[in-house]
Amino acid sequence: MKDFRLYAITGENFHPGRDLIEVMTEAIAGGVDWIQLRDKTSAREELLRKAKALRELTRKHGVTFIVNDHIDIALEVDADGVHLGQNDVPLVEARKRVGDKIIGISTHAIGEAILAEQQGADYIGVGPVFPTKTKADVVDPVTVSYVREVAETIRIPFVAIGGIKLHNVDEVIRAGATRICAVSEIVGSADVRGVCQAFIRKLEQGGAHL
Ligand code: 3NM
Repeated sequence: MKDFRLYAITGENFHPGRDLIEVMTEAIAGGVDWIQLRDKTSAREELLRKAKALRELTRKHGVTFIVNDHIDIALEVDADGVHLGQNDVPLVEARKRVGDKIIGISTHAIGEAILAEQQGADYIGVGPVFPTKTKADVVDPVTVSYVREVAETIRIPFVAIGGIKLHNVDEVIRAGATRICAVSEIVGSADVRGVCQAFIRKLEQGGAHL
């Protein structure tokens, strides 16, 4: 697994007039090193079309490509891995299906983080750090204290997520995060490349080097 600092999730609320591939091309130019297709509304055929297009783009640029929820689509397009929530397919089951592909698990409490590590997750999501409108069924913010707890307890890579913006990311980095994930701050921006570059600068200032 290639390590990362900045992980972009596709979201659906792009800046007016922008499309998925245009936005993600700019994000890669700005320094994003992992991309996740997360789309809760498209029908399977549309999802597959997006997954194929993102697989082509990410492969061209050496960017890791993860598919949220849909193990079958991840396998069909040969994505690098899948990301699963607490209520999706159990990790042990997912491992049987994806073999040595990357499996990421969303966690919202230290018990979930420890269990994911024990069961062989390759990385975990840690959030939502701050309030977010992007995830509908999200739990209350876990705050930076959960980021700190994970940084002190968990050995597999973790990525902080949820309401992370340029104006609050320093706080997350100070709590011990060396990888961050943002949706609305990246895809909703008129300057996707500039936002990504600014996130990378802040991560580097915090000591996150690959
Ligand atoms: N997962 P934004 S929070 C997709 O806590 C997702 O597991 C979360 O979007 C979690 O950067 C979240 O726009 C939404 O707040 C992140």
